[in-house]
Amino acid sequence: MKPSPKPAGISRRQLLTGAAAVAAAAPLGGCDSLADNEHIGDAVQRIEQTLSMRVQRLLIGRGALAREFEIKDLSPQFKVNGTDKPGGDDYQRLLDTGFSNWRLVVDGKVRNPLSLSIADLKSLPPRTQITRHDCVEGWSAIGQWTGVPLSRVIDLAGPTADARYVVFHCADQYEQASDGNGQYYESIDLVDAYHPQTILAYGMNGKDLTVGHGAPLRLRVERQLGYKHAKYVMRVEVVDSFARIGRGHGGFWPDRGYEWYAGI
Ligand SMILES: Nc1nc2c(c(=O)[nH]1)N[C@H]1C(S)=C(S)[C@@H](COP(=O)(O)O)O[C@H]1N2
Ligand SMILES: [Mo]
Repeated sequence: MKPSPKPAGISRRQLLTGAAAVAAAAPLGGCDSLADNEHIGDAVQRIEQTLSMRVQRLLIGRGALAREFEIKDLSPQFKVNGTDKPGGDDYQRLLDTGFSNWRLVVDGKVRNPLSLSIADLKSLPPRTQITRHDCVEGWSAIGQWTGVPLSRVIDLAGPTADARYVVFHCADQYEQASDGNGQYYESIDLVDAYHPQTILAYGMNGKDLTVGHGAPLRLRVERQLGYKHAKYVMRVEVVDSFARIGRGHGGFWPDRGYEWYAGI
């Protein structure tokens, strides 16, 4: 997380005035007034710290946009990482038919479950963004992504009041784990799900996604590290908890010791 300036608007002075007014209204009891003032000072500092942390998170923390670049900045090579093609006949069949039979399932804590074709997704207002992808393995690349804002898809499905996270179930098994939990998946909370740069991308650098980069659909969640950007997304499940999915940590790599929240 980048260091952020102090939020304007709520000054320490205003907080002090507020706290002093509360203190004045409260019975002083037998307390020595100097000690009491020190106590108030500490409390004000605590309130101030908590408040400014919350305000920063709200205004310039999670909601801030990732930097966007220009066409001239596109990386000549964009590495394919992790799975480069899901194994198994199911994916091969989808690929052979140009993904015409592929459907994105949107279900879970929603009032109106959806089954969307690529044409359905392409009929929704698109967003294109040029961003830098940062992988924990130490490489970065700038690419242009086109897709549907995830917020739009979630809103079409109508999340219920207990919705908390969005889980992306992928077509690939990254490893043949003996406990059967080798399926790639990821999850984000609703703050990131509604972030304007969080998109379900079907295009990269002006063309349909290649198999290596996650065809036919992959997540872009630009304020987080590469492993959060699930490729080969088959199902978007809205949940109240991810404790019972995979090994319970919210993603393939989080299940293997990486942070669930991989903010950059
Ligand atoms: N389904 C799936 N999604 C995935 C992965 C994967 O192996 N399978 N690898 C992740 C990692 S670690 C990175 S850095 C990016 C790589 O995306 P790219 O191949 O388009 O560069 O995809 C992420 N999403
Ligand atoms: Mo990565």
